[in-house]
Amino acid sequence: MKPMERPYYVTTPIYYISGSPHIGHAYTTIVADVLARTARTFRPTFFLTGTDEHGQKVANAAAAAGKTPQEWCDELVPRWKELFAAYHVRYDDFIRTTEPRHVEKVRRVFERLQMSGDVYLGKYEGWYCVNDETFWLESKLVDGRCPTCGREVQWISEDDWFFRLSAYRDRLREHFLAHPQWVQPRSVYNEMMSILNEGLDDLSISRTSFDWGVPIDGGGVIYVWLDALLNYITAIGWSEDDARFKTWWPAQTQLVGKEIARFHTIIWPAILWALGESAPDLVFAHGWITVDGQKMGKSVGNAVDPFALAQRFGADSLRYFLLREAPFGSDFSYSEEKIAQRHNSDLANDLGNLLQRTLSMLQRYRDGIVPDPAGGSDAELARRFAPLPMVVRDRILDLRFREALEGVWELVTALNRAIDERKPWTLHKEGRTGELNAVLYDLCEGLRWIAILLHPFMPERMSEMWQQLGIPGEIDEDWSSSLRAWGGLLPIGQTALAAPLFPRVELPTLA
Ligand code: ME8
Repeated sequence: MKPMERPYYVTTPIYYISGSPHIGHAYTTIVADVLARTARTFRPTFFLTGTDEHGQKVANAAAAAGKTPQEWCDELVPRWKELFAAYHVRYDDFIRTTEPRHVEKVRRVFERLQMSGDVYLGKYEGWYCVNDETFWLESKLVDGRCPTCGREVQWISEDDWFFRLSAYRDRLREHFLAHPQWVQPRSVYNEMMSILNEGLDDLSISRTSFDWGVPIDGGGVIYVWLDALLNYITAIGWSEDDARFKTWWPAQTQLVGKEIARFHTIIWPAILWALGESAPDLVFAHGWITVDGQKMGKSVGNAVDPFALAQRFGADSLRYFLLREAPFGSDFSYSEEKIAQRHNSDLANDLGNLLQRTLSMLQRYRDGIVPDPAGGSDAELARRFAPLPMVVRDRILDLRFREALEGVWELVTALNRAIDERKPWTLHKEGRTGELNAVLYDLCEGLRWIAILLHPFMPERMSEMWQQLGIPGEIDEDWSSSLRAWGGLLPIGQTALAAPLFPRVELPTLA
């Protein structure tokens, strides 16, 4: 088990509110939710998500829709909240960068940087990618386009404030060398290290030719990335509630897509250090959901509507797919056929049938009541799976979600095998009541363990399974007491045979 050192703080990127959310946005937030739900089982936890509302990209989207940026954001934010609700995401706070609680502190940061000498006035002349809200040196462009998203860049020439990022290069290198795990996966760590080895330029942190942002006294607005990164500390009381801030900061886990790793692992720690704060423990830059090898994104026109998907497959099934399909960190290609296959094989067949078979045997042989095993539980099963909860918890907190799920599936497989090998129908026919009771009990107890361990991944379906198993109350979040030993399930519970938990879905016909 991880040491109980500190409360757990996990963040997602805050999303540009330049259009409707797609499944890629749901992805990172679902991952954070699985982490937060697991961490909550044993320590105080805070999970932050939100929306990035300033900047040229959002202003352009609003203008194209004939709205003011504020109107546009106000109309779209509920869509994001609906998305997270549809996927059973339980965040602790949702921050919007247009909220006064954030804006005031961003201004305070800017004043502090001015006072500390970390910023200076200069002239910025160079390229800018509106989609990524990124300044680019001519030498970094690829065929004259943005090296990250491949879009056209625009020339800007303005008097801006600059942050002395170059002055932090040595400290950043030392930090990377002293904490080789702080940026993951390794490929991203290496990429960031080579950026540091090449050298850093100072960073323009204001814009004057444009006004949708946090205003700077004397003119201009704060660069949207400085504004946005600060959400991670403004939301938890930075500079006004020190006790609260110190409870959560530094964050244990900051999740980002790999395209924004540089902002989070080079610019972000430098800003924190300039403010006298620590860098986060871990920035994990995950891979992309791709379609035909390309990152799924709204502007590429290949984005998948997450609401329609939740309708079609069930939100929990999607959550499971996203965490099971590829090792976390790698890209993985999206297809409805893959989702359907995973759903049918793992959820409908392995798990759903296990539950259905167990409940129907209970119904047939025991009037649906969980029997007393009377000391006849399978000791081998109990011994083999005793370490599972801590193994699963550790793997989740190490962001090895696929391995965590594989661990739970070993129990699913073992229970299915127990039915085949111990043949309850024969025990019933032959009147071997003690053995029949023991095997039925073991199946229910195993399913109870599975419900608890899979709850962070599939909160709604597992709560339903809990009810079908006739266990009173909500799924107990304290794993260390509810999964201390095999045999925690009280016999006498009245189970209920209901509709299948994971109805099979038809494979979409391939074009
Ligand atoms: O970058 N696959 O916001 P954004 C996986 N506002 N994840 C994906 C994805 C895909 N195809 N598409 C999007 C921004 N994501 C800034 C962040 S943070 C201070 C500011 C996820 O709306 C992934 O987490 O472009 C990615 O980093 C994020 O959405 C980008 O969201």
